[in-house]
Amino acid sequence: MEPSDEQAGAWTEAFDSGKFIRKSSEFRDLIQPGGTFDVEPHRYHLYVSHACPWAHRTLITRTLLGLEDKVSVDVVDWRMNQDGSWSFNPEEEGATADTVNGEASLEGIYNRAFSGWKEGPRIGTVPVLWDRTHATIVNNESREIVRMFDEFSKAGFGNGRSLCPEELKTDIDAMIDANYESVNNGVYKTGFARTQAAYEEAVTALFERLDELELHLEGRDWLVGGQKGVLTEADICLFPTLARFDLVYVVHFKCNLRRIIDYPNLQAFVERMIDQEGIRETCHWHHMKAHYFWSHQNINTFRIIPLGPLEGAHTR
Ligand SMILES: N[C@@H](CCC(=O)N[C@@H](CS)C(=O)NCC(=O)O)C(=O)O
Repeated sequence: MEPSDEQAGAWTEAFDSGKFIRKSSEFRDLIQPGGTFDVEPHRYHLYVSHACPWAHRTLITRTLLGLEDKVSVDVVDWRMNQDGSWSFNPEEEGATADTVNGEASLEGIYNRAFSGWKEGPRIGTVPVLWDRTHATIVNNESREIVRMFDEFSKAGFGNGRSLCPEELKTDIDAMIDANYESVNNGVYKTGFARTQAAYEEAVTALFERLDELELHLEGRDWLVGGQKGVLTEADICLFPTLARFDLVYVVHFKCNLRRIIDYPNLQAFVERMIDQEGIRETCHWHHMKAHYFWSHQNINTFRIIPLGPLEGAHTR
C-alpha cells in the first residue's frame, strides 16, 4: 500500500514564519463492511504511545466500545527518539514489545506497509491501525480510527454502544473541528512556536477556545447532545489534551494563561471522563509527563522532568 500523501520533513520540522505546521496523516483506508478492510474481530491491531493524546483517543474508544478482546494493542516506549521515531522497549513499565510483527521500532511497521518508506523523509506517527490479513497499515489518523471503531458496534462486536449516533454526527463533527486547531493542535502550535508573534497568536486562540468551552459546559456533562447530552467522540477527542494540560502543557508548552483546574467546568469534565469505567486505566501519567519533558530537547535542553504539579494533577 502507498501512503496517500507525501510531504517532506518530520512533523516537528515544518515551520512557516515561526509557526508549527502539522503534516497530514499518510494512511487513510477505512474499515468497512464488505470492503478490503472488512469488520472482523481479532484482525486489527493498534500501535500506540501512552504519552500521545492522539493515540489516547483510540484507546479510550476501544475501551468504551468494549473492544479490548477484539482489537489488540502494543505500546511504544515513552522516549521518542531525536528524529521523532518511536521504539519498542518491553523492559519499560507500561510499554510492550511489537507482538505482531516483532519489529524493534515503529519505523519497521511503516516499512512493512510501504516499501519506499525508509527512503522517504517522513517519520511514522502513533497511533497506527494494523491489519493482520493484508499485513499493512489501514490508517494512522486518530479521528478516523475512532470513527471506524463504531463499525464494530454496528456489526455486533463489542458492547453495541455508539460514540457517534447518526442524529448527532453533524454536531459531533462541528465540535471536533472547532477544538482541533485551537486546542488539540493549538497546544503544539503554542509550544513549538519559534517566534514571539507565533506563540502569542497560538496561545491566545487556545485560551479563547477554552473560555468558550468552559461556558458551553455550564450545566452540561458532555459536549454534544443538548442539556442532557451523551458521551460521544467529541468528548473523546478533547479529553486527552485536557488531561495532559496541567501536567505538561502549562509548563513545557508555555500554555500558562490559566490551568484547567482554574476552569471549574473543564476540570469537572476531565474528572467525569476519568471516572467512566475503564478510562482511568488508559491514563498512564508517567508516560505522558516523562515523554514530553524528555523527548523535546530543543525546548527542554537538560531533559529535567518537573516534580509537580501537586495540585490538580491526576497522577495519584
Ligand atoms: N494526525 C495524527 C497525529 C499523530 C501524531 O502526531 N502523533 C505524534 C505523537 S503525539 C507522533 O507520533 N509523532 C512522532 C513524529 O511525527 O515524528 C493523528 O491524529 O493520529
